[in-house]
Amino acid sequence: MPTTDPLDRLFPDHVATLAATTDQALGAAGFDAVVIGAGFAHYRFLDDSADPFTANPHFKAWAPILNAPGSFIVYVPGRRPTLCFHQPEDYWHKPPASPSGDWLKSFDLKLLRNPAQARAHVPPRAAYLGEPFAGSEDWGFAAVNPPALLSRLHWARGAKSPYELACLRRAARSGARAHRAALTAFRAGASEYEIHLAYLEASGHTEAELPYSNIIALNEGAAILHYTDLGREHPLARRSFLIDAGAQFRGYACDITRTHAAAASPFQDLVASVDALELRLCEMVRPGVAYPEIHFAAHRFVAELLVEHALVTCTADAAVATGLTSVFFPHGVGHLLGLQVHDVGGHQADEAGGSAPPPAGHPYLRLTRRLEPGMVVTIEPGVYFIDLLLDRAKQDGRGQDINWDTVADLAPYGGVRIEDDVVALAEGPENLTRDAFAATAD
Ligand SMILES: [Mn+2]
Repeated sequence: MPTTDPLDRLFPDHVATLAATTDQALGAAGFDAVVIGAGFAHYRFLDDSADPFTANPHFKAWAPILNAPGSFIVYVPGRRPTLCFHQPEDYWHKPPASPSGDWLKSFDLKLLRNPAQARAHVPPRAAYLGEPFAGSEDWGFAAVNPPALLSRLHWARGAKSPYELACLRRAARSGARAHRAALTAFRAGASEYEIHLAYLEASGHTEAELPYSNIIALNEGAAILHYTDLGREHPLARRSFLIDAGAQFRGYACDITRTHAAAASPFQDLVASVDALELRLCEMVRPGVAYPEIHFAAHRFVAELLVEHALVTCTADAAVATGLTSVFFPHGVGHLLGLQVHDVGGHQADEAGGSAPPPAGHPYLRLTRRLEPGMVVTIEPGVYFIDLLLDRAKQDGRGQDINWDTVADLAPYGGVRIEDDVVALAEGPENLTRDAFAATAD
């Protein structure tokens, strides 16, 4: 449970911003109030143990409470929000501690012994945002998760308040510290699983507190984009190490990927080139830039890299034109980041919710919006040796421009991804990840 912290000084302004956004959204959507549920515990099929609880991100946006299922925020424009905090009488489990800290001064606090007690606080003509629950039809909600309200709140969550940026900086530092510990473990010969344990310890997180499952891959495993096996074995040959792992602070995530070579090698040169390429892309994170432009730039830069490293025999222009770059770089260049690792609203055309789908040929691009001041995005180009995609390229003719000897030399290393979290600011990009690594250097 968070306690008093210097960044709580930023919290009243955060709540004021959120209230103003919510006032506008409620007005546009035709509601007089909103009730936001934290969510509920979920029990496994035929079992009496629950899955780890994940709070509704709209609830987390208001209050830094991650562990109190059955709680609600009630907000009526012009009034202080009410935090209905569920603290059951329970001798089997430890009930969540009563909230404390300066941030709490922004709320009226009501303690609930059971979630149904929140019903007495539901205002007239209120929309409910959150996980649907049995019996809610008797609570008098005007609507449950109305899209007109949700889309406006999702849109607004793209740009972060100063409080949110401060939380994201803290998360980045935890992540950077843990990435250092993971690299030390790799250098010492640890297995993927042991690297994972070193990461957890250094981050101070339990596995359930991680914002997403750690991707920790040795050698060929780095070619699997979402590899989460955590192998227990110690491979005799240790060529490469890719780690995509995050951390969180008050519910705000970092999302960091690094790739390391075990020794000087052409693969290490490739890692250095992807790192340099990634920094060029990070420089593009500025208000007014359409995010797909950064994705297209990534393909141009990857094409140049493929030529430079003799992975293709055609020109860089040809590698882009034929889609050859997508064989080696088959995912989007990044996404919005915040209360969710893949934050919502990336494909919205506007605040009313119209759709802005990814461009043709780039189905995995998760963000198509124009960057605004305070937006936080990841920049995560990669170059991989993925059998499935290489085989397809062989079959569809793109393979004729691939230098298969170089591919064979590098495939045992899996692939490279470098990922930073970057804030779009008028004065220039703020690279949360690089700053965090610099601040946590020994
Ligand atoms: Mn990411």
